[in-house]
Amino acid sequence: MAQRKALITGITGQDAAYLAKYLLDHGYHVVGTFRRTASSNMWRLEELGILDRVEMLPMDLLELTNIVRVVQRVQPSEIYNLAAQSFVGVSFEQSVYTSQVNAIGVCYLLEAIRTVDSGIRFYQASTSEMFGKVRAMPQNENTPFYPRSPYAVAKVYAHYMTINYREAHGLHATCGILFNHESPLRGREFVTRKITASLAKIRHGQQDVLELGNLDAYRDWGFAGDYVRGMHLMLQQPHGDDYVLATGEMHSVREFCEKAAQCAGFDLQWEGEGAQTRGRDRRTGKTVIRVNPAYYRPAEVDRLCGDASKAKRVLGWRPEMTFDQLVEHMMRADLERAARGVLQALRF
Ligand code: NDP
Ligand code: GDR
Repeated sequence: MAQRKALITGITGQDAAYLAKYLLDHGYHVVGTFRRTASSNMWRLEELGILDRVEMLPMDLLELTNIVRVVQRVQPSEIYNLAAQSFVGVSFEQSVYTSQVNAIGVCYLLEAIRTVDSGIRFYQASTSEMFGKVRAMPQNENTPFYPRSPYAVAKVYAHYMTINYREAHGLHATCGILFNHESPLRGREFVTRKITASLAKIRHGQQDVLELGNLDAYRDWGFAGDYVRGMHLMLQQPHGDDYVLATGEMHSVREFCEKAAQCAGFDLQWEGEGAQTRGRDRRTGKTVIRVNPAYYRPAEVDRLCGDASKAKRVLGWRPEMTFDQLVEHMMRADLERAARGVLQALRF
């Protein structure tokens, strides 16, 4: 049988690194696309030891002809579109750019696939952020969307465009509606990694205090390694469809801090309320966490919790890592990096 070929957009990102590793381990030839920047940012692939096993091609989601040429040249059996301006907070300040990449970029990709089409299977990275201001708990594939950020609005467009190409043009196109998934390879602007990296640096005397926004947002946090397995399973189905991947458990940012602080050896005690909240280490009396309203969002998503029963039933998918294991895994990795002094560099 010919070797299967997968094309992953956004190869420098967290999910792409885990997915590339997973597909390589399953015998795929993996082509990763990246956008040209002044400096290389392949550290995640290096961390997983797969940098030299992934074929790299430059491709920007804002360049239609570039995308068509790449799809034509690679002729992959599967395309995973993981590229995006993925930071919700920034999308309030860069709404046009976010829309171009996260919405129109996906339309370009779908057009390219339709043009080249040779049975390519397509995965679109949809998100639980599309549920936004939720009224039903937990959320599944039938829960109505109410996006609360330019990021989420653009993702809703891409979601329906993917469904439309499936229905109108018969593409094997699938949307994975994934709830938050984290790892030691998560970007440092996202709250979980911001917490573990900062607490590790504080522990090693490399940072004074950790400043956060809304401590009372609740998220359904899983491990990225579990979720990329689900992406692959989705594209092995006979038809394109939409699936939620989630753990079904919800925790607050505050709880994440408590658990991480415990793993890092702090004895955390909260004081004050709202913008005055502080987390003090009982042992030293020092403030290690404080709220800075600059990190509040203009419109917040308060609570998200997913129902992945369709993925369990149809795909046989289940998350393996628990919340406690995830926090511990991330905290350990960052403590080890801080001990080596490498968290001082922006690279990680
Ligand atoms: P990351 O932010 O780690 O990675 C995003 C990738 O997209 C990076 O490689 C980035 O490149 C690339 N990118 C950004 N803009 C462009 C562009 N114009 N052209 C080409 N590539 C571009 O995200 P994750 O790995 O966490 O997420 C993967 C996908 O899944 C994203 O689409 C995200 O929105 C979605 N998602 C993520 C969830 C999560 O919890 N992680 C949950 C649900 C959905 P560069 O390095 O150059 O910036
Ligand atoms: P999210 O992740 O917006 O859910 O999007 P993020 O980690 O950025 O925020 C989660 C919650 O934590 C609150 N928060 C803070 N967030 C950040 N980044 N920094 C802070 O200092 C801070 N303090 C509190 C936020 O307000 C929010 O409520 C992620 C991304 O990966 C998306 O691309 C993806 O689609 C969704 O997860 C599912």
